[in-house]
Amino acid sequence: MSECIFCKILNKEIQSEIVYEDQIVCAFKDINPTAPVHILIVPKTHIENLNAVQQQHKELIGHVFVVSKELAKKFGIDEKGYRIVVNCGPDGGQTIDHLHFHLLGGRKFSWPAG
Ligand code: D5M
Repeated sequence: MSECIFCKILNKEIQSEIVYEDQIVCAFKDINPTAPVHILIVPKTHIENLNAVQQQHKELIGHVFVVSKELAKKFGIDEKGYRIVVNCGPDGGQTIDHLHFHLLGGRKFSWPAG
């Protein structure tokens, strides 16, 4: 059985606040939100991070962005704007080794990233 915490969430072995699910992705609220809206969009396929993305994942990645903008609308952050973040590796701030996309909104973000 996988030790990956996100795989456990996807398999419903660990509880989470799921806001959207289909055959390809699952989206749930981040346990440690850094914005009023902070949702993680997680492919159901276990991909370690962006470095492990292959040509065969192109459709999946595109699907993530379609779901992201639909969730942005659902949570009312589409008009004012939002940010999608993918952390990759230690310098990128990745803490869970299962590819995921942070959908953040409900406040103004600064740039460049800290
Ligand atoms: O982001 C990993 C994110 O995963 C971080 O913002 C906390 C979140 N997290 C960790 N465990 C859980 C559970 N159990 N439910 C919901 N969210 C969780 P990273 O980009 O890897 O730093």
